[in-house]
Amino acid sequence: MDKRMVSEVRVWLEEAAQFIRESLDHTMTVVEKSGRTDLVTNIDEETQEFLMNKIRSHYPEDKILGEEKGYNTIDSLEGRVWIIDPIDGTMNFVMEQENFCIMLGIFENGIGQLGFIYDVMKNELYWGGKKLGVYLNETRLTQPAFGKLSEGLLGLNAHMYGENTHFARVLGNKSMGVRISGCAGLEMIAMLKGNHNGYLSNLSPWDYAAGIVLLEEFGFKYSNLKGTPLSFDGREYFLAGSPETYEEILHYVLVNGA
Ligand code: 2AM
Ligand code: CA
Ligand code: CA
Ligand code: CA
Repeated sequence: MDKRMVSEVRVWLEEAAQFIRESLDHTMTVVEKSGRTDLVTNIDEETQEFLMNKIRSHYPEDKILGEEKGYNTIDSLEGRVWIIDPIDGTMNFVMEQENFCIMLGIFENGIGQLGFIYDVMKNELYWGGKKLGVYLNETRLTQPAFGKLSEGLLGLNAHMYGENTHFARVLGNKSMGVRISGCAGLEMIAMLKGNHNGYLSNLSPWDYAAGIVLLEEFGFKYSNLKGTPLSFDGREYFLAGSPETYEEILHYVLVNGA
């Protein structure tokens, strides 16, 4: 994969992150999408617009899938597709002014090439891709030691934990402890660092695109909760983890039913 593309994207992300940080000093517009707990701000939309304009001017042939403003569906994954989550963890952005990420995944004919997860308030960019390795800013990361479900922390979706959807609470209790960050990107980062063994949630393509490119590079396993490949088409249950943790959770869910 193109080193020049990595450098370009890193510059765009720096600029986008700077814009988001500066926006915290001003009033923002917050609107409910599907309900009270599903928010979007003008900063989500403007950040996506900024990144889309960069992609369009540098790579006019490419396709773009993004969470906001009617860019949230795509005909097919043929060709090169950029998948954008301009602010992952919008609730944290609004309520905490931290613990949110910019995420960008680049796929070619459905195969992940590059992934970028930018923890904006920490100035930490996790990036990497196929045969490139995984980096935190300039530093190459080493693959974490893998453990079983019972040996580490499990990242969960709050609603799934509360409702015990797909045995999320039972599975959480088998782990060393449950963590709920409200930000899919931070959950991906926690696995890449070796802090968490797995993550179980309900996600859309822009929530997992960047993360799975990086997880794949380190040998983590991921799929939907049927154990089949992610669709990149709408929201679905998402499971990722160290090979042992992934297999244990998937087996438990498949054997015990929904
Ligand atoms: P978002 O902030 O980009 O919407 C926490 O619930 C995680 O799930 C976040 O990464 C959030 O991403 C994602 N998520 C996806 N769909 C959501 C929804 N309808 N409501 C809340 N969070 C959602
Ligand atoms: Ca959202
Ligand atoms: Ca998201
Ligand atoms: Ca988002």
